[in-house]
Amino acid sequence: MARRDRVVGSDPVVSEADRTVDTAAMRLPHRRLSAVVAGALAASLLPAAGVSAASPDFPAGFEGYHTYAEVGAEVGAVAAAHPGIVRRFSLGRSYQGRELWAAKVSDNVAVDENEPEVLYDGGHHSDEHMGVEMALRILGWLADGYGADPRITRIVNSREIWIVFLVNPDGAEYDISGGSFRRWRKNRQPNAGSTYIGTDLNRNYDYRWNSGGRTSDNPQAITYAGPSAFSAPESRAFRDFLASRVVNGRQQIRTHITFHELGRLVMWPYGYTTADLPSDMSADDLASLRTIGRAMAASNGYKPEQASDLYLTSGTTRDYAYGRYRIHSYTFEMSAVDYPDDSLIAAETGRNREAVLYLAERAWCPYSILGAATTLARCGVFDDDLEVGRGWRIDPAGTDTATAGAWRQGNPSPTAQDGAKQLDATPSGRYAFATGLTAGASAGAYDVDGGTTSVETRPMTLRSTAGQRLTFAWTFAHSALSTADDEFRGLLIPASGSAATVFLVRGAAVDRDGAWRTASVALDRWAGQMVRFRFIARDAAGASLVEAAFDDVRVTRPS
Ligand code: 0X9
Ligand code: CA
Ligand code: CA
Ligand code: ZN
Ligand code: CA
Repeated sequence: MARRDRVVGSDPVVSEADRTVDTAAMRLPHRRLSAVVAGALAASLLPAAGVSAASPDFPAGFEGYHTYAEVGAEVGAVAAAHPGIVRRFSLGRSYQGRELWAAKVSDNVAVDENEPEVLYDGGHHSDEHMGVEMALRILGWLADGYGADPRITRIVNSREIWIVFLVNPDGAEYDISGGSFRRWRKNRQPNAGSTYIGTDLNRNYDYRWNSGGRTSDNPQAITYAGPSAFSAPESRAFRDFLASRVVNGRQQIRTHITFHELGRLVMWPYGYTTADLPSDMSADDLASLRTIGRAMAASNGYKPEQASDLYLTSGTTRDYAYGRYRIHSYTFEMSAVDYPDDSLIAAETGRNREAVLYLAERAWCPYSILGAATTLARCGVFDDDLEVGRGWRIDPAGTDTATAGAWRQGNPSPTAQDGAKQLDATPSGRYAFATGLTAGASAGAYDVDGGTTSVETRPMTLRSTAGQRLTFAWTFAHSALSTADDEFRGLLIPASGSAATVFLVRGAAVDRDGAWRTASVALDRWAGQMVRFRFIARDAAGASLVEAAFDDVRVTRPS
């Protein structure tokens, strides 16, 4: 097969003479892509005109694949046959107005139950039809297996499973509309000031959008990132769906696979950097992403690797799902051959059955793969490494009086005055809550001044069993001008009953440098209750240098 496409960074080389569209090159593992002959084209030079009104079918030998119409009909039929556990819905509409069909699968499917959630999607790239078949096959396994297969029954009863079948329906219809494949990858959205159509939906998410790698800012390129992040209605709809799964400040979806072709790979984040553990990833996340990814690869025979091991990209679905929400998100590149005919669908989807079910099971707490101690620490009713927003409220009661140094979540800058006061490093990742993140001209510029600053979790319901503890990392620093009126306090506020101080460090007339320590508070007294935690820092009774910070707030599992 001719491989005449080539995308080099953001500078695609386009031969005006060569009108052949060969997006397949972008779907090849790095080694084959590098072997592609230079000087060829990058983009699709197909005319903007004409989506045919008639619904096209797949070319001969591929009729076993589902067209857009067949996807909608199939999902609708499964939902109608299994109304108690399958609900069909749409994420919204594509650029050309097609429904972005999705399904929720769970017991009591009409109710948003408090169950771990898992997401699978296919069809971001419209020339990769196997991913759509994969999504449909997952729906079939769950619907048919419910009540018959104990493992499936358990998963459907204890999880909420979301499946998005065809993220790019306009491209998929276009791909098959010519009687043979057009090799169309992008969506079908026109680009202002250009005759070239389409945005690569797997470059259009806003995490490190358009920041290099095999990502282009040229509308001609098959990897065109779009004029701005989320310029495509399809990626916007996917983003809005993810946002809709934030309940009580917490993303409910814990694990995710986005199905692509080609090359039989299981890939974890990130794609935007070759660093294994960049600052926007925590060590526990890397360890669990890798372990789970390798376990899935052991079951399907794919090759496990970090996404950037294939090549660098930016603005991908997977990087967004992890970077924005800390979802354990994977890209699967299916198939060993380009444009696999329909005789290969059953085996290629079937080999992912174990990985798909396994990832649904792991959704209860992906960190549990790291062993008993991590499970105890990180799989309780609350676990926040403060690396992303999870619904904390600053000054929740409107009672704060501090004139400077209010709590902020982010990357604290180091300050020093007679030793370290605000610490640069945080116990996990790069973010924490600190009293003023910036350093300023002097150590006293952004410390707490003039009163209190407070920040609070969303309410959570503690388990009714004994042995849960509130744990968190903390630091409290002050100058020798401090007094016992300065303090760092932790409050437990039950939904009913009075608040209790569960943590307290007071100032004193000595210089105290910052240092991370761990607090551990028994919660048995409040077992089974709904509670919130509030952290209060105070500079009172005369100005002194006061800095506080905390990180890794958790309620451990009952021991
Ligand atoms: O380039 C892509 O979007 C994905 N490959 S495909 O052939 N299906 O187009 C790869 C995404 C994985 N991420 C990175 N390699 N960084
Ligand atoms: Ca349910
Ligand atoms: Ca739910
Ligand atoms: Zn793809
Ligand atoms: Ca942190």
